[in-house]
Amino acid sequence: MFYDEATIKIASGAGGRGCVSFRREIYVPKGGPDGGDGGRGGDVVFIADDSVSSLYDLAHTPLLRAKNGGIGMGAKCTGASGEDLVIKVPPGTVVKKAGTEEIIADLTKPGDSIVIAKGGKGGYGNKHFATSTNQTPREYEEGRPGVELELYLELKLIADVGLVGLPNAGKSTLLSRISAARPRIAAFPFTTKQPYLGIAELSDYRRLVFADLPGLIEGAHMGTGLGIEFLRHIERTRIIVHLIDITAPDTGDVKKSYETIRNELASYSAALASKPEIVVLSKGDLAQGEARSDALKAFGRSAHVISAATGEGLPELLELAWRIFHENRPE
Ligand SMILES: Nc1nc2c(ncn2[C@@H]2O[C@H](COP(=O)(O)OP(=O)(O)OP(=O)(O)O)[C@@H](O)[C@H]2O)c(=O)[nH]1
Ligand SMILES: [Mg+2]
Repeated sequence: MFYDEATIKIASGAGGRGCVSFRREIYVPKGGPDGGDGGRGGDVVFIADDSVSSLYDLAHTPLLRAKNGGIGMGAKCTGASGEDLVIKVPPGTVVKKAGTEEIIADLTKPGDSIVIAKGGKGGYGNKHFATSTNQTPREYEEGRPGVELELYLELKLIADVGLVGLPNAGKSTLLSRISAARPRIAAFPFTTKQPYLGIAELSDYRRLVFADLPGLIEGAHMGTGLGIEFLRHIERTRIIVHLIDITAPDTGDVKKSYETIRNELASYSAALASKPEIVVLSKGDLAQGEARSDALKAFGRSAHVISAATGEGLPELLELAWRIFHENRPE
């Protein structure tokens, strides 16, 4: 199951208690204090890892705790450090304090990591408390408590290009033609229920990461169909490829299909609606000759025609995406 949200509680480990002990050795009549310090509590660390693709597991683990530090021991021995708890999250995970908009971390690249909660320090053993007037201190410290936090995790996938369109427009078919991704494809709406990433390889080792999203329909921003929730996954893409079925079976008209999706994108966010967009008429094999020129005329502006069935227009689409992607480098 794919989850792109999770609310979890985490807790770092408490420090261990310091020790009260005195040196006892043969021929050393009055040994001084030698109680060691408690060990530190384990940290809670988040790391972005490619082997994780969803927040599903975390969403089902309500509390995650790092280990406490060990208590101090005699002979000035420090207690064992509590083991850190390392939590793997998918690249693209944004960590917020639950109930706030405060972003604690944004782990975009595999290997990005952050200590979310530091373990508590161990308490001092009695060896620290000897003074000139008190050579046999019985004082010690408790370890410091760990930190407890409630976190809201949100996954916003990292891709270069986002595929949007009505259901059945052919988004998943296109992704499967240009990459090794194998999303489900079928002749009914809402076949795709979660986002998919696929890497398109161009010549000379150039690559673009495409995100295929569930289809949008009119009213998606009000929750109709699968809603617009999934659009969070193209918030970070630099460009959008907007697919319209050239036969426009649902709306009767490619222009209407186009506007339906544009309205939904704008309802989600102005930033998303202002991303550079490549308009693609898909299933070109179903509209040759006159049918095609009629569709283009009805649309009234330029569009790139492809067919995932025959391969028509695909290399050109990738080159176009590459060019627009690079022309729109962030500052
Ligand atoms: N003739 C033809 N059919 C196509 C082409 N591309 C996709 N189709 C068909 O259109 C239907 C829908 O394709 P999908 O790729 O599942 O469409 P989608 O946009 O991912 O749909 P959702 O996931 O429901 O949003 C399938 O039956 C495909 O076989 C094409 O280039 N030519
Ligand atoms: Mg699909």
